[in-house]
Amino acid sequence: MFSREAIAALKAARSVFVLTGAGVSADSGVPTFRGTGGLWRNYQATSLATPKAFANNPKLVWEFYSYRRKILAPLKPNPGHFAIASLEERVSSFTLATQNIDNLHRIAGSQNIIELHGNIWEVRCSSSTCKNAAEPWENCQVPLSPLPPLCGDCGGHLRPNVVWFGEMLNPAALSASMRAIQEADFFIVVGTSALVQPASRMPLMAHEAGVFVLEINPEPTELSKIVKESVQETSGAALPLLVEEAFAVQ
Ligand code: BJW
Repeated sequence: MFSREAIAALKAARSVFVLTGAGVSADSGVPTFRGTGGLWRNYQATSLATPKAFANNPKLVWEFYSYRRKILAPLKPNPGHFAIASLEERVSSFTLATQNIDNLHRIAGSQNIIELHGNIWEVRCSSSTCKNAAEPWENCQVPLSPLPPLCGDCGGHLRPNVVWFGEMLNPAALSASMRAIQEADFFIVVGTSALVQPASRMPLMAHEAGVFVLEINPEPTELSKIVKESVQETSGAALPLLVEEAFAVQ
């Protein structure tokens, strides 16, 4: 499945960077966004995942994320998540940047995680002037009315701590990713259509800097013809094999 060159490069790597997208959680039963059965095929992204949508109809957007949490709650990490966690234990420097908001990498045991698009299991105040930090979603489950619940300090609507279209990513998350990419000598991009910026630029930056970029995705993407190696396979099947072949882990 993988070339000898890829396995040798991963074995020799001192610093590995992994970028994941919705496809990594697909094997756990989490719907992707753009593929068959994808969320954005059934819901209008612009009417749900933008600051404007929340300003226009905060209750609808809150309910959409409540529905998503209900889908996610019983789901478990899959072999792809576990292989990424296992890879982290085997290389001296490792960074995982995920576009996923589902927390499954953390549950699988990954440690050095950058959540580029936030975490659905956290909420924060939507007011730009409120100083309250994000807090666990469980803390605001009590009031069923009003929806969305209100911030205890400023009275603003609470919102999921995720990044919507047109919003800036957390600058600390972005700069930590950039630093890690500059250090990396092996880059794995897995389970993402690579259509959403700025995450989609990360593998290209690494490729342009001469880093070995390995893509894993059952479907071809914009990256497939550019990067050093593209393997058309699911992450749940390919990632455990990759770690096994590079580090002889069963
Ligand atoms: C498998 C598999 C298996 C299946 N194994 N693989 C015009 C107007 C406004 C903004 C823009 C604009 N033009 C550009 C922009 C910027 C915008 C953007 O990039 N838009 C593009 C769509 C054009 N980006 C932003 O707005 C970002 N902010 C930003 O850039 O700030 C600066 C700026 C601001 C304003 C204007 C311009 C610049 C923020 C992006 C935030 C994205 N948020 C979401 C929602 C999060 C919350 C939620 O979940 O509701 O994040 S959108 C959605 O897409 C989600 C994902 O993280 C993200 C990426 O999707 P991903 O992970 O790639 O999933 P899919 O479904 O696309 O692909 C799945 C892949 O898996 C497929 O390839 C399958 O083949 C594969 N697969 N099974 C492995 N078993």
